[in-house]
Amino acid sequence: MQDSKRSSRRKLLRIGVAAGGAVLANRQIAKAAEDTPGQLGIPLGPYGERSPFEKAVRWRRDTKTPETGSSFTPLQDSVGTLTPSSLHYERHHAGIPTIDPAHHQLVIHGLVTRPLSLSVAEIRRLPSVTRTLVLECGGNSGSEWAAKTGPDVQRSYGLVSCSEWTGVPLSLLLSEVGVQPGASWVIAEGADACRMERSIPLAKAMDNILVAYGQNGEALRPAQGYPLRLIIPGWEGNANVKWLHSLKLTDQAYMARDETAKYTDLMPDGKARIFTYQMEAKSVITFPSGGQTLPGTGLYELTGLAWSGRGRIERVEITTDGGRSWVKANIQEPRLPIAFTRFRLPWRFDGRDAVIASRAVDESGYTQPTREALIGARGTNSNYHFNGIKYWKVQADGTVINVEA
Ligand SMILES: Nc1nc2c(c(=O)[nH]1)N[C@H]1C(S)=C(S)[C@@H](COP(=O)(O)O)O[C@H]1N2
Ligand SMILES: [Mo]
Repeated sequence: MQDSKRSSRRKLLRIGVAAGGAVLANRQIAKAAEDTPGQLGIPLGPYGERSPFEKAVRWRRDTKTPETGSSFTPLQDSVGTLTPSSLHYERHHAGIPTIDPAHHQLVIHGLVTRPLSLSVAEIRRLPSVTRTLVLECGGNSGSEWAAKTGPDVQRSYGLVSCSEWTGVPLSLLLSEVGVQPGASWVIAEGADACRMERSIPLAKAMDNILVAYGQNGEALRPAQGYPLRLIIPGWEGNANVKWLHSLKLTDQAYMARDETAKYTDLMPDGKARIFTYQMEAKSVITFPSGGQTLPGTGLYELTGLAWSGRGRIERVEITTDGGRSWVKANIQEPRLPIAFTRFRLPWRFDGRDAVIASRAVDESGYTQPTREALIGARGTNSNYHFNGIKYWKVQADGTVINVEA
């Protein structure tokens, strides 16, 4: 195993040099060294910026009101397994409120013995945990249901990001207030103008939900819910209420807008699936992907991201022949549960059309379905929870397009 890995690495290097990366004569090496800047650089700064040469940005869909809408993570430019906070996707229903944490309170009330109002400072003092977790909008890649495919991976798959979140377990706060018998739901409400609400079953609230204040080593970004939000491992983005200011214990769900009119799936029999919180295993190739162009034939590394709301990714398989044959991709360790898992596979583009896709299997044994199987089970009225296998077509001229295989 080790040996074969080593020899394939040697082969790769040889091919890389042969492909002409940069075989320099001594004279040219001296010149390249001269070209590196010799003058004094710019001064140190208090808060970091990326290189001015880096251009990856979120893409935002036009909406009538600039405060509402979504912006999408540039997955095609991502490396590794984390999303920088500045590129985390955004979904807001009433803009990003500006909240001074000194004046923000979280109230926990309803069917509890000791209702509480906690300041942000009081919450940050409590025992906390840190977890790297994917956050995905239930509507991510929803355009694939109707095959109105977005032109690139950002616009079709970019409502998903992965951050390190830090917060206080919700179970701790609930044990503090004393949940009364008969309570079975927690209604979370945000402090944004729409007062977004979601109903969360008490069992999940007692299991692994965080009241998060931290993201990637610092406070949450305002767009991500500063100063407090819910982080619900493995559940659709919408339930992860931002700008959290109220948790109310009740004996029934609220049937809020975002769990009735939205975030439900109309099934072929005319009934709707409701409270579909769970996000299933999913994967997508980010290179090569729609809108990119391979500069020529030769060796490339296919790469992409896989994740599952149910736990770790067990394996990812890749096809380069439209689904006829599948091979196992290399997986970046460590594999964290419910986190982006980077997969990679060396691949030679020989100048002929190639239809490529990835298929993820998670540790529960769940296998990412084909789009056809998904439509067979759920019909075509759905907007949410699309996790079908995603095909891209690398065309003979190196251009890559979004296709259905
Ligand atoms: N208060 C509040 N919480 C909210 C929303 C919102 O508009 N207001 N949008 C929800 C939706 S639909 C999603 S997908 C996630 C997006 O989180 P993000 O913007 O941090 O990516 O937040 C959810 N929580
Ligand atoms: Mo969402």
